[in-house]
Amino acid sequence: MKSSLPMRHASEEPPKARSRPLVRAARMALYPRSTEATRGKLDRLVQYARAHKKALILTHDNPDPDSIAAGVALAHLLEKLAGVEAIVAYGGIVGRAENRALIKVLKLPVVPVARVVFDEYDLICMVDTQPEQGNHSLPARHFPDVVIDHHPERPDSHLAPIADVGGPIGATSTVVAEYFRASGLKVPSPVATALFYGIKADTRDLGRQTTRQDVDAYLWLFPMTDKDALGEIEHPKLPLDYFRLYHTAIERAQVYGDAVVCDLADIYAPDMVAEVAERFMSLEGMRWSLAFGEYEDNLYFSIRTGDRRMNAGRLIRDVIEARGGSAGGHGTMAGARLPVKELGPVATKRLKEDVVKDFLDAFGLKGRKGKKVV
Ligand SMILES: [Mn+2]
Repeated sequence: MKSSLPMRHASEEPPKARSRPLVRAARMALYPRSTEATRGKLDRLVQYARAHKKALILTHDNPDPDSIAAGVALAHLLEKLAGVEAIVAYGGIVGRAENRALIKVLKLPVVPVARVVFDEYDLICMVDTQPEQGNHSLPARHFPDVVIDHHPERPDSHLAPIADVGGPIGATSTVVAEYFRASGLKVPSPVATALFYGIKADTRDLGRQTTRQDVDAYLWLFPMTDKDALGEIEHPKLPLDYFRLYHTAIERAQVYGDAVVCDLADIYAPDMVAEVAERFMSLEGMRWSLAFGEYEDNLYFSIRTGDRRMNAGRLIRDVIEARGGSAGGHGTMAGARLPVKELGPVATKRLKEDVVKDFLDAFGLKGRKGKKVV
């Protein structure tokens, strides 16, 4: 196949052996990635995209930094390499202050999906999620042309003409950063900063679910990042609601053996459950952390485990999908959404109790009594 790409940048280092992951050595061997393989994937993406005019790139709902960064970076690649006009859209809201700062400080061009007329686009891409994942706002009558996601592969994803899914990589931003690196294009500073922060956030500073590729991409991007912008993103001003929510969280959290469970009741943004679950994981002696709360007729769940032998993604799917919700995630972190629009307050309360019971059973803590944190 004729290469559609410019020559690799002369100063770029030759490809290194990329076989030693930081964790999960056995699985890593199943997913060899090399610069040549990445160039091949990028070539196919660009060839395919060239036959199109307007691209819509969809993140997952209530997008996190990884999803936003991967979307914005992919838009840039499609515009520069394939001459396709591209926009990035998300369903839900951007709630966490860091994620809002990411968009604002770097002036990232992302729009709410409500402003999108799907039929105006002839190339639909999905990043950091997959069609079957259920946590995105692509109407059922559409199917994406391009799917790029580091979460475990779902069977339908390969119905997309271009799919780069699955694998142990810690962030979708790493995958797109590798495309950038293979393209030889200059990475604009806001895009480099976003990708860097996307990797940093998803891998929790390279300390979780991190592969050699994530470390390489992180180090490659770092010199190109805007350090002042990074500071503003990582340490944003927080709304009063944030402190109110933490007050509620500490008051309502219950410890069951080595699990902490926090029912936040009403939350001001869906992505706050992830933040609280993550925070309680820091509590001494905890192996599991579960946080959930209600936002606009849905219960949102977030789960973390410190035990690498566990699969939080599978566990949350077992508990939530059986009840008609959607769930996704991987080894140590996962999230889910369960609609409760039809339920009254009594039924919702019972549902929450049943779900907590199922989780405690799955954690091996059946029948444990909870103890309040304060
Ligand atoms: Mn991700």
